[in-house]
Amino acid sequence: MPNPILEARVIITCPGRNFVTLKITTTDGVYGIGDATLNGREFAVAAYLQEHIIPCLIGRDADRIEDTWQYLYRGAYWRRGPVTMSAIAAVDVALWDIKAKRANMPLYQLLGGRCRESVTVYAHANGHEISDLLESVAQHQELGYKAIRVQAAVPGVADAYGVPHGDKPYEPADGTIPREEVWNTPKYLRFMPRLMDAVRSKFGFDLAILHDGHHRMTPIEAASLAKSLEEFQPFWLEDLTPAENQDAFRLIRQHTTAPLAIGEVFNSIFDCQKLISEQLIDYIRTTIVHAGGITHMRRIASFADLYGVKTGSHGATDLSPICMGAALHFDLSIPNFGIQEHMPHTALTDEVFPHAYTFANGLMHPGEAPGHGVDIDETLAAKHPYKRAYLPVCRLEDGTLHNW
Ligand code: KDG
Ligand code: MG
Repeated sequence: MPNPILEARVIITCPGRNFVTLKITTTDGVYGIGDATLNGREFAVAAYLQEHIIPCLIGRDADRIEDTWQYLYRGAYWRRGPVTMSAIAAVDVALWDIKAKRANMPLYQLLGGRCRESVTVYAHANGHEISDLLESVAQHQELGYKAIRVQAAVPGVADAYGVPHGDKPYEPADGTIPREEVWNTPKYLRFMPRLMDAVRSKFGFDLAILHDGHHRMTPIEAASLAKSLEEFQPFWLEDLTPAENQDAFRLIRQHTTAPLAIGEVFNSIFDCQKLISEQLIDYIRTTIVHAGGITHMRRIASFADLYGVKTGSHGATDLSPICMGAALHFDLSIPNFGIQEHMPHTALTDEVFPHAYTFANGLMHPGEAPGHGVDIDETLAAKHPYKRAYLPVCRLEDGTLHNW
């Protein structure tokens, strides 16, 4: 029996930061929701959905998830890109939500059932000084995290990535026009071994330590950083250099055995085809919302599994709780799961998006609610309208525009 789509709507809300949600309802009254948030470019995806996708969805059979994915991807003629793939992801996740609700199953069961008991997540620790960072690591350990990302301000550098401004929790999208940050790579390269040494000296080698370079190095600088940190046995080094040129990673790989992770800005399997098939990385960090939804993420994970590459999905707070819920079902159900990023949302965001997923002891579980287990309180969402916010841009000390 077909299950026609009756209605689809875009909901934009800002409970502290902006989120875009697609809600699809079928003629039998079941609805599903998908995250469509693209930080700093929210209305591009909203318009793509509203003007170009929703008119084609009405009357389509909600059960035909793969066919709808192909229809939106191949059918547009114009392929890939973060806007297109986030819009497709929102449809895809909403349709998986509907299918699992109709089957009266948590989504991970429809995806083949669980491959593990729960999902290991990593937290963010940061500090203005190494001493604050060590305190932050200790606090996260007390919360039960077994894997922690470490970032700290670099002496003599105005703006390191991942360090909060003042006492507020870290949230980079805070300017009504992009804030400009100033960066110095040589100082960072000299500082990082000191930071890693301090963390290992205090916490030993059992704690998994991660670090994000946020695309700021050239390939040879990245190779030099990875080589200098190898003795501290990082769990992974993330986004050391941009990967529009996937071959850049070959150079890094030639110099180090430190595990490498990348992928949060990727939106297609073709962005990581060479990185995976030539075993130039160890973790692929694509996200449900930016890489075409559950359907495309399963394709990327299956491909990665052939080459011993594990997943490590992006999970920053600019991905809505819907993305987090969907990611946890995906993480539980695939064989080559590596780790999941976890940045807790604010209490208000959690109120707008009530969810079945839980955290305890460094582990998360998507819960047993039918569907992906995340909902949206539309009345509350409407009380928090969109506020324009941009990610920062980054410049070198001489004014050259750099990668943020
Ligand atoms: O919107 C950009 C953030 O999602 C990104 O800066 C976070 O690098 C990030 C991470 O690893 O969480
Ligand atoms: Mg990152």
